[in-house]
Amino acid sequence: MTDSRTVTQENRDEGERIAVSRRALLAGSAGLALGTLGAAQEAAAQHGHGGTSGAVHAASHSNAVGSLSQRAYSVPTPVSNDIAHDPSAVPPPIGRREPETIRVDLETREVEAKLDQRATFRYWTFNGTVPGPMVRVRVGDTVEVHLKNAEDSWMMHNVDFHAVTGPGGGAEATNCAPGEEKAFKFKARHPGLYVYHCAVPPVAMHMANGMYGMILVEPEDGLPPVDREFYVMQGEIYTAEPFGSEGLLTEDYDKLLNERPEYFVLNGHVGALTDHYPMKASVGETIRIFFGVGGPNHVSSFHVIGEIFDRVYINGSVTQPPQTDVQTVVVPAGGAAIVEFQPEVPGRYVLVDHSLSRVERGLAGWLDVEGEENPEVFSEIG
Ligand SMILES: [Cu+2]
Repeated sequence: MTDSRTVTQENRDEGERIAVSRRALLAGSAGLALGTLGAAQEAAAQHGHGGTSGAVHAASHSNAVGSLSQRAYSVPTPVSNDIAHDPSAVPPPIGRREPETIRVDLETREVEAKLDQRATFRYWTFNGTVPGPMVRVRVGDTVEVHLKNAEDSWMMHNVDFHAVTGPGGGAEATNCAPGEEKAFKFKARHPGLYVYHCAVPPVAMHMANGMYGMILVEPEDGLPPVDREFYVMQGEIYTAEPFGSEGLLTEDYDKLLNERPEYFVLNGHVGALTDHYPMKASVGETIRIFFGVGGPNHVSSFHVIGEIFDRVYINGSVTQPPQTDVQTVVVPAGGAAIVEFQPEVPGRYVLVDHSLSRVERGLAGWLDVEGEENPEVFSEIG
């Protein structure tokens, strides 16, 4: 996770002042507690000494036309913080062991960070990344979730785990104003891959701004071993400015309600899984992708260009045998799937939502596979 930024402090403060006034309006219309607004305005007052220009200095934008695998979402220099979650940062398999109590620490943080090579956005995150950290437990484990809302947050946050049986998935127990910390525990009774997300109203806004992640509840014996595992989540970003705009972009509540995002992303921002964190593997390795949709609104038709899924755990269910030989898997908003495949020839395989207009709005990921050519499987014949 880089922490470098080329945005000046003054510019950032200016952006925060503008954003908070919009946010105060939004939060007011959504009926949030005045206490939250008070904290937000106080935070703005502390930060809001007169800024200069709101311009963000970014490298020039390249809207290269070409094949999907060649399309350049080039990010020569980061424009600010980066919230992209490294897709290879997956907790190790648990496998067979007795149930335990597992502590999960989540901190909700609001950070202005790179949206693409020319724009930034004020993301709301779990632990500073989008998606938030992947949690991995075993069926029968007791999970203790500790949620802290950072001191400098403007909003209330909480967390709803879809793996929970109980009110709000834990949301009611973890409603935290800025600076607060709360906890709850649950027994992970159902194996599978589940989404978690913030559920403070308007929930769609908290999710669109980046507040989602996944928890894998392994079955008693774990999942079959594979060579590589990746963690990928799809999301939408609703900005007032059109796709490709420059500077600090602002969220748009009307577009959110109309389900018309400007950006579709994998792991948080445009280019997160291409230039920033391209996935890497070798020919013959078995690859598993934990794929989820944070949304908040759009279903994904998840597909890897140039591959066929050998096995798909539909809807993230691991208590049924996986489907075999699948081209594209439908993943609902707030849902997940586990896909496995084995690349047989080297090259660049591209993760997409096969609603392919979304590629033009930022959604793509690269899996670069190295190894020996296998002409029997694939070869150009002129
Ligand atoms: Cu939230």
